[in-house]
Amino acid sequence: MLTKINHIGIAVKSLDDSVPFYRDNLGMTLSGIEEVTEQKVRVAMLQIGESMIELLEPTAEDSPVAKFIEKNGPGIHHIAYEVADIEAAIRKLRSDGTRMIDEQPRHGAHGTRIAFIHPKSSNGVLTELCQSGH
Ligand code: CMX
Repeated sequence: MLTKINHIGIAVKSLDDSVPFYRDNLGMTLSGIEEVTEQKVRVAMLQIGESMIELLEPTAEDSPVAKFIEKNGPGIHHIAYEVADIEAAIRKLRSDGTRMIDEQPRHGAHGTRIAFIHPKSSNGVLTELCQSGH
């Protein structure tokens, strides 16, 4: 069902302050910055081999990422696994009793369709299913 780790999401206070470390010090390739209005975040995608690091900057005080930073400080926010068929993956997880935050896919960054598993069902780790748009 899962084909690879698509990305690891890291909550940051500011993309401007955080991107240079990943791009310049670690040498990752910045593949784009985009706002996901629906989720009140601005995201920077950095390519590393087949996977990505996704930096998440809140764009509003009531953004889920702002709430996360307020509670925990900046740090690892979620892990995203790639799936070929997100509807089938959601169906399978639900039939196994997994608690989903999203029972229908929604729009993620870079044309993806995503769905979150509730951290209570995944050992406290916010887990995202991610179907690439191309
Ligand atoms: N890691 C672990 N636990 C988390 C968490 C995280 N990142 N975010 C929230 N939780 C916990 C909360 O602490 C809370 O726990 P308790 O019930 O014990 O208090 C529980 O999960 C529910 O959290 P909530 O914020 O009250 O619930 P919501 O339904 O409002 O939101 C969530 C849940 C996780 C979907 C939301 O907080 C969130 O982070 N949304 C995703 C934002 C995001 O990353 N968007 C970018 C995606 C772009 C892409 O990848 O393409």
